[in-house]
Amino acid sequence: METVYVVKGMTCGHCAGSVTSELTALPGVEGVDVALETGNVTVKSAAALELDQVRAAVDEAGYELVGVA
Ligand SMILES: [Cu+2]
Repeated sequence: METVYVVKGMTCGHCAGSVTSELTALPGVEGVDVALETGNVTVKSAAALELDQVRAAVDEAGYELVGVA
């Protein structure tokens, strides 16, 4: 399945890379795609992810999870 999360504060490829690596480390995540222009982060996973886990991973990268698109 794919879920699109909205993340605030990413401005460049480095930001996108930090978020991607934190999210990729979550159990069950199969792919992460960041659209910098919108802040949309598309996550592919086998099963639904816990929003709290996704928020913690985004926070760990230094950004803010605004919600689900
Ligand atoms: Cu950056």
